[in-house]
Amino acid sequence: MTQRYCLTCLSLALALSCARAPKPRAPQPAPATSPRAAENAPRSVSHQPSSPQLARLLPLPQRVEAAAGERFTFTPQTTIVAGENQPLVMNVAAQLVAFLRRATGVVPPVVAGPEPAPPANVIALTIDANASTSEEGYDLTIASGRVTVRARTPAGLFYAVQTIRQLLPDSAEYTALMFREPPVVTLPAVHIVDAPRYAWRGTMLDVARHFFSVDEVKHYIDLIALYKINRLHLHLADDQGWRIEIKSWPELARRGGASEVGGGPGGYYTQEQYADLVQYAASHFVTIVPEIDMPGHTNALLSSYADLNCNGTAPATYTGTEVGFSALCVDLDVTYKFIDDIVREIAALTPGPYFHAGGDEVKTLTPDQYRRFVERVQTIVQSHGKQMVGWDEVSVATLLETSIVQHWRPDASKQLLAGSPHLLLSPADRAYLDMKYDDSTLLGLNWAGNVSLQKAYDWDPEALVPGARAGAVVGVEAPVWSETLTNMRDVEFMAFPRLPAVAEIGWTPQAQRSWNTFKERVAAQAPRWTALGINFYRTPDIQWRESNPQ
Ligand code: NGO
Repeated sequence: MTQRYCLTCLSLALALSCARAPKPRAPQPAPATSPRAAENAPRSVSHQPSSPQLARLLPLPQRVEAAAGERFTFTPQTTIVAGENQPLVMNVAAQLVAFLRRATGVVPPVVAGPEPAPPANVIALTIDANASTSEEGYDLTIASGRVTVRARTPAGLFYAVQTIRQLLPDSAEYTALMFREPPVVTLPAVHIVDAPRYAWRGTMLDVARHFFSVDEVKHYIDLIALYKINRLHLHLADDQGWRIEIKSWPELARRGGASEVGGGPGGYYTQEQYADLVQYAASHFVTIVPEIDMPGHTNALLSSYADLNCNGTAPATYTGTEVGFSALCVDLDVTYKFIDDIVREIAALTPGPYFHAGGDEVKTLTPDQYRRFVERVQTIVQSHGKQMVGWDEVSVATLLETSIVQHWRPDASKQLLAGSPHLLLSPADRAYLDMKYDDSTLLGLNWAGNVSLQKAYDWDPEALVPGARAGAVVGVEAPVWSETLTNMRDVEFMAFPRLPAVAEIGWTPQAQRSWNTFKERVAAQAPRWTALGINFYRTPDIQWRESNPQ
C-alpha cells in the first residue's frame, strides 16, 4: 500500500526547503561552434547543463544532452517496471524504491513485465543484450511521464540508478526526513549515455592495522557505491593483525586476530561474516579483492604458528607501525602448504576473480629468494582459479599474463612497470588516502607528501607509466591505510572528498575531465554528504555548498 505523509516543513540544519515543482525552463539555444572547434571537442558532453541538478553529477557521465521537453514528475502512481524478473534487476529496483521513498514519501510499486504505454507514469529498467552501451554502461532518458534505462547488464542499471539518485533532492539521503510534507520531486529532461573508462575503479581498506567491523565495512560499501566504485580491496593481514578465519590454521584468527596498532583488541571476520560481506558488496556491484600480504608484513601469522618461522620460535605480537622486519621462511616446505591452504579457503569464499598476494617491502630476503617466492605463489593462486594481484615490487618476477601489478611507489622503476601484463594504479603521492591533505591534517601519514584534493584529481593514468603495453592499465585504486585511523569517522575524513576524485578518474574519459568543473561538482556534494552524515574534510580550495537548487 502506498502512503503519503504530510507534515509542515521543518527548518533543519540541512537548509531544506519545501520544494515545489519548478517551472519548466525555456530551451537554451545551442552555442554556435565552428566546424573546427566541434571536431576538436570531446565527445559531445554538455558542460553547461541547463538544469542545476545535472550540474552535480559525479563522476561526470560521458554524454549529457539536456532535452527541451517537460521534466519528469513523481506522482503517487509512479511505477517501477523491471523488464525481467531476475534477482539482480529486482535488487536494483528495490534500491531505487528506497531512494524514492525517502525523496517523495511514496513507496512506488515494482512490477515485472513489458513497459506499459503512456500515459502511465513509469520508470522502466530494461536489460537489453543488444544495447549499444558497454558492459557496465547505461542509456538513461528522462522525459515527461517516463524514465527509461537500458543497459546490457544489471551493473549498468545500478549505475543509472546512482545517477538518478544524484538527481534526487539531497535530503533523500536522510532517513528521518521521509516524514516531512511530501514535496513535488521532479527530474530534468535529459538523455545520458554513459560508460566507465576503466573496469577497475577501486578503493582499499586496511582492516589489519586497525580492525573494522562487518557493519563498518558495509557502511563504507554504501558510500563508495554512490560514486560507481566497483572494487573493494580488503587488506586482511599485516604485521599487526590477521583478520579472517582459516579453518585449517585456526590460530591465525584466534591469536593473530587479537591485536592491532596501539594495543587495541583487534578482531577478525568468521568465514560466514566474510561471505556475508562478499554478498553485500555484490548487491552493490562491488567485487571484493582479498589480500593476504606476504612474504613480508607477516608478523601476525608468524606469531600464531612457531613452525612457520625459520628458527622455530614464534615472535611476540606487534602493535607498532614499523615496516619491513618480518618475512615468511621461504625455504620451508610448510610455508607453501600454508599458502596453499589459505589461498584455497579464501578463494572458495570469494566469487571475484582476484587474489592479492601483497609482495611489498621485503627487506630480509635476497632478490633471488624474493623472485622465486613470488613466482611460486603466483602458481598457487592460479591453481585455485584466481588472478594474482601484487604490489609493484612483484614486477621483478616473471609474471603470468593474467597477473596484475599494483603500482604504489612514486619512485618504482617505470621500465619494470612498463613490462607488466596489467597495471592497477595507486601512486601514493596521488591516490593514497592515508596521506595528509595539508600540514594542518591531524590524521594520516605524509611519507609521500601531502595529497591535496587537486593533486588527487589532476592526473592521467595513461601518462603515468610511459611505454606501458597498450591497454595494460586496468584502472585506479585509492587505498586507505589505517595506521592512524581507528574508526569510520577517521576513514570518512580521509576518503571524502578525495575518493570521489579518484572515482571520476576511473570513470570519466580524460578529455572530459577538468579540475575547474570538478571543483563545482564536488562542492555540490556537500549537502548530500551532510544528509548522509559523512565526516568529510571541507578542503579550503573548494567553496562548499550548504544547499543545492532542485
Ligand atoms: C605502504 C606500505 C604499507 C603502509 C602504507 C602507508 C604499501 C603497499 N606498503 O604501501 O604497509 O601502510 O604505505 O601509507
